[in-house]
Amino acid sequence: MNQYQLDRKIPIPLYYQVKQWLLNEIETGTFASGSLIPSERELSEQFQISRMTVRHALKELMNEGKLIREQGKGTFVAQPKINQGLSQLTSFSEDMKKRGMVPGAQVLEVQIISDIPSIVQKGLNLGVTGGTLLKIKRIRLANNEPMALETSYLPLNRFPGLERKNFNAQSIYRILEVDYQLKLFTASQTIEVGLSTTDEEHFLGIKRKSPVMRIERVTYDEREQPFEFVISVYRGDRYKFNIELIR
Ligand code: 16G
Repeated sequence: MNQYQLDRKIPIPLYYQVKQWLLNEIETGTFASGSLIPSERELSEQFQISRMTVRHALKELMNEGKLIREQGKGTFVAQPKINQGLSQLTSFSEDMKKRGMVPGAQVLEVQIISDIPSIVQKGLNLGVTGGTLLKIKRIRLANNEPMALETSYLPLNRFPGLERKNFNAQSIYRILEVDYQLKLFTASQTIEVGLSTTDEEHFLGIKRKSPVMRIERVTYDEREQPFEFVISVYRGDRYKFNIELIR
């Protein structure tokens, strides 16, 4: 292994130096994502420090999502998070393609509903008459890995026949643009951090009470009419969001 030595003369704690060394090994790809890193014992021998000091460094990197401990298997380098910009109105399919990943969906539910949740009613500005909506619940996949759980609500009077489309194989935005000549214009989004529910853990393949980001989006067409209400639950371990600020 590497000849790196800790510097015991500088006022930087040893655990922190080990942490920085590990981070550097991860960033330069010596420890590639998904790979097993040396054990606590190996690291304490390599650097001639206590296991407690090593544990301190590993624990911080686990809390920061850089490392993952698998019971009985060891400590692994986490997959890098997908950095998603929030200034452009894009679809999941476009976002994944831009990153060279293959977008996909597994449809869990396609249902025509007339009993509309009040939050959806408000978001879509439906008033009392409501009408019928198409509810589509999908697991969103990138290279076949579950990334998000998405529940979309779209007005059927605006998109007649939408219930017959194949949402496993096609992007919803593409269907709306090509088959219904919709012009996507703006969206308003809220993001909230929370812990996963049992349902989300099951479909996303994540551990109990994992951090997730819940995003509500209302999307508008060029006449500023809302045409979709979506609740997306993104994995906190695989996503981070980036916002450009202008002054
Ligand atoms: C994104 C949107 C979602 C939209 C979907 C369409 C967020 C938080 N949500 O996941 O509102 O319905 O893309 O994706 O970005 P599709 O065209 O690939 O089906």
